[in-house]
Amino acid sequence: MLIKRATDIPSSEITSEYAYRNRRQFLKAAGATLGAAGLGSILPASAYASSKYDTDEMQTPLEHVSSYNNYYEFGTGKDEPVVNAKGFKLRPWTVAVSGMVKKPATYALDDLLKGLTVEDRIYRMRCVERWSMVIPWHGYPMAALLNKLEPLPSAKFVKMQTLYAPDRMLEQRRPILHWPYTEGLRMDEAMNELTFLAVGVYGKEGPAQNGAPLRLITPWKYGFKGVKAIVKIEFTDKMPLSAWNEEAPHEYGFYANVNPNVDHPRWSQANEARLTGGLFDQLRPIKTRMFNGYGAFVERMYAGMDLRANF
Ligand SMILES: Nc1nc2c(c(=O)[nH]1)N[C@H]1C(S)=C(S)[C@@H](COP(=O)(O)O)O[C@H]1N2
Ligand SMILES: [Mo]
Repeated sequence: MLIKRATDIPSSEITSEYAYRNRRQFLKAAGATLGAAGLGSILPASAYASSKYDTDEMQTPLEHVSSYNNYYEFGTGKDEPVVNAKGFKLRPWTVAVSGMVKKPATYALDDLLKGLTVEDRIYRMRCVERWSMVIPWHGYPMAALLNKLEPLPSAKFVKMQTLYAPDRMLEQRRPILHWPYTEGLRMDEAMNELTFLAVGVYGKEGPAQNGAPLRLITPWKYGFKGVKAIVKIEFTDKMPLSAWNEEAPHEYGFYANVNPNVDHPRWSQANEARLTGGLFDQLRPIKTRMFNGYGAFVERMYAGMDLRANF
């Protein structure tokens, strides 16, 4: 995100020419014309429970969600991961759990997630570069996993890392970032009810370019916190050094909370371009909301903190 296209989004990358209404709006319309009996055959396989976490805003179509990505291991261009992550194997997959935790072990991913209930959450996502999307994530609340692993009271942070495998992730052969990509959360942030571990989008696992088979989602933070292809979860009492923080500490902080009042050193964060797949997305900037509109869930965690210093 340092390197290119930091300030604008070329229209050539807005691939889809239609707007996709979110499923509830779609259901309403379909229900009105077809009746309930006809729905099964035309709707996607998974049913999205509408929860108190969902946004009603227009969803970004799958075609677009899966072809406009930030994933430097597979290329720095937004259109590269869809090509370069093709064929990336999601199994076998292991996750090493270590540090200040009662059940440290190297788990097969399916064992790690066993016993947890899969959910779909329609979240607003805001990238630090000012584009945003609305994405139905498929996965698990992070708190459910943490309760299973039982962090010790001494654990203050959780650090998560992407796979390091230059033979499978071509750009890891070049020193673009300090590989492996690393991110972290304070323990209370990790336990927050919004914090989610996605295994996929639109009701099923994958695709790889969106971070499958396991990826972090914190919708009140800028997108770079959402570390993809997680193979390591470590509980620690020290604030982890994250990939972007290490790369450019004046530009990317540990907290990375969406905040329209604190500019990035090179651009304002007051507005965003919501990518819905429509042709004119970038011509209609919308106002960015504090904590990306999730203040009711998260603001108490930052009470009394100077969010200008802790950006
Ligand atoms: N391993 C890894 N994770 C990553 C990135 C990356 O380059 N490598 N990019 C981050 C950034 S900056 C964003 S905005 C989101 C984009 O997620 P998406 O492609 O699902 O929209 O992934 C985040 N997770
Ligand atoms: Mo991003």
